Amino acid sequence: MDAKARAEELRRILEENSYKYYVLDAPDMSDYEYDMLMRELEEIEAAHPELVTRESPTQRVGGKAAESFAAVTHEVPLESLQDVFSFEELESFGQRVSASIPHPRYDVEPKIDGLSVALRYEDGVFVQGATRGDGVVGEDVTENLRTIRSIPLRLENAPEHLVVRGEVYMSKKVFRALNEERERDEKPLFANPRNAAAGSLRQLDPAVAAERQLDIIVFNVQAVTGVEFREHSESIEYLKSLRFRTVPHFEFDTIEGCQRKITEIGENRDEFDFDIDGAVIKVNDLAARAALGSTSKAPRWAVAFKYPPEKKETRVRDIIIQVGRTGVLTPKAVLDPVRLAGTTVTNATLHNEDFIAQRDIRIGDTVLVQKAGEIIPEILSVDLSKRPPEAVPYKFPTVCPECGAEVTRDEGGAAIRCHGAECPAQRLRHIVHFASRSGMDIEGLGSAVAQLFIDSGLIKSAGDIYSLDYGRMAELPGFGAKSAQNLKDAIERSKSKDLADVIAALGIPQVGQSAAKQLARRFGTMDALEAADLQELTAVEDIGLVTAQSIRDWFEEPQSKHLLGLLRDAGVNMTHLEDTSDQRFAGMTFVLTGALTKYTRDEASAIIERLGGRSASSVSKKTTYVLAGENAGSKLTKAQSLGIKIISEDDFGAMIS
Ligand code: 0OX
Repeated sequence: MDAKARAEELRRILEENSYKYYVLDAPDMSDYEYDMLMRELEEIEAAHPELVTRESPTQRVGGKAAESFAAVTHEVPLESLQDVFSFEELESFGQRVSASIPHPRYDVEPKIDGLSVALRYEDGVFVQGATRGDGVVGEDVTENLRTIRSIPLRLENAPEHLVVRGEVYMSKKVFRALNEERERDEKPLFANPRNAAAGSLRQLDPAVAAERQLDIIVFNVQAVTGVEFREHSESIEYLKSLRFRTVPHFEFDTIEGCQRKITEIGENRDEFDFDIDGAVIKVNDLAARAALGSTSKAPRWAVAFKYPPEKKETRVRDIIIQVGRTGVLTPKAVLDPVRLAGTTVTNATLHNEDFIAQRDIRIGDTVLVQKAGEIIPEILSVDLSKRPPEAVPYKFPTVCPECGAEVTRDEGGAAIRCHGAECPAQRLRHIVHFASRSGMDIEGLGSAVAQLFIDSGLIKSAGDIYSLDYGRMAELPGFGAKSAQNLKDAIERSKSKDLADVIAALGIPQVGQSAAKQLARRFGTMDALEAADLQELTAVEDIGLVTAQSIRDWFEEPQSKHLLGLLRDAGVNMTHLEDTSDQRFAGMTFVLTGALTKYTRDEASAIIERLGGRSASSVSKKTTYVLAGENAGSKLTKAQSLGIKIISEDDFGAMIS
């Protein structure tokens, strides 16, 4: 078989398998087999660049990072829905419909809580995708949508022109994993899957969007040539036959039937892998829809039924206090487990002392909890009739529950803070912060590992990280020689981080990554920063008097002096490197691809930028080098086809040494 025919055969097999995996959720090929076939296709395409097509499965994540998104005027507006909040309001809708349509039939669908998009296909090829925007004009997010594996890049037996509307969402599973990762990296968490999906779909770099593993469910044919439907449900079945992932839909000839389904969808909402924010009730007959028409805001033939936020009663088992990195004591209610909006709720935040006092929440109380789209449930009220006689008003601790040191309330604020120099809770969080990506970026030193090291006496504070006993570490449960070596490498690498990262890692109250950068730029060395007075500090952009005072206070603490001593002894870089005169990569553009083992991507990019180069996300004629790690995919193929020089991590190491 010639290369062209084999490439086409491979594409069909890979597409078929993606469809089974991502749309039907019933794969019949192992990941390994899939990867091998993908590699074969990549190799053919590398050897025959003229055979590469934009629809090839190798080309999903190929687009360049954009500066902004172009505006797209929708061919058919993406209408919004009128909300109804009760069965009574739904019945009024039914009566309005019945007034002009004899014997209407309805279609009920779960309302996926994501972002509406329109996908345009020409001759069966996915050519453009846009967000809903205001319904008339949206944003062109084609490159990000191409990374969604359940969106077919080409269709078989397709009409000449097709526009499909669907909802892009992040599955609950992907959302949980993403937030767990962000928690480990001490990044702000997404409040819910919808926010996470929105942030991901509007990423300017498609490579980042691809990592977010978004999904789509389609529910409407906006425009099509050469096909006629009588009913909406027929059009959904048509989309299904084109291999889209379609919305579950159920037909009824009465509003009562719809109500039963709406109740059932609400009760079983946890079984969907997506969040729902209601149910949609639509007139099924398309001619009837045309007769009903639309108001200026929404169609008259459909409504969205909004479920009331779920509230449930449960009991406060306990009130516990967590001590954060900066010493703030945060109270949390431990609850009798209760199912709420699809998850089991076992605790609720109590924010601070005032929140508890205002509501007089006591251990043993029966409380009403609500989860309205957000991850952390809230206590709405206390049922005083169920208060046990022995329940007493909650007394906020006057000493730190972790270290026994005295606590004080912030002047003018609600936060209560521990000032204990030896507080283990603060220490743990400080170590984790120090090692996080926004600090020294020591991969593998998250909260569980740090706790293990503290418990086994290996380290007491962040400064001890650089004198770890690797032999003892390799003997710890869950640690082998390999993970010990990986951590050792990561720790070694962190010694050459820029001064800005070191400052950010120190955990000086009020000093985050951006202030740290300004300080590093202005002072150049840790010694100069340490010697700076208030006036010099406040002269720096973004540094006000409160932050300046906090920096001064921090450097005066004996623990801070001790920590800096340990870091200096270990050989941690204490100078600002960014504006170095060594600009050996000036004018060069690097693209990183595949799994790098010696550097994280952020580190490699930082080194390139420090030496005057640029790091880009996609390969083009302007690329100077492609730094390829293991299992490099389509970017490598493209570089080969453009004749761009490909370098290994070792080559890179030699170039920067
Ligand atoms: C959803 C969803 C949204 C199409 C035109 C007016 C009603 N989020 O799941 N919208 C619609 O339908 C729109 N259906 C849905 N299932």
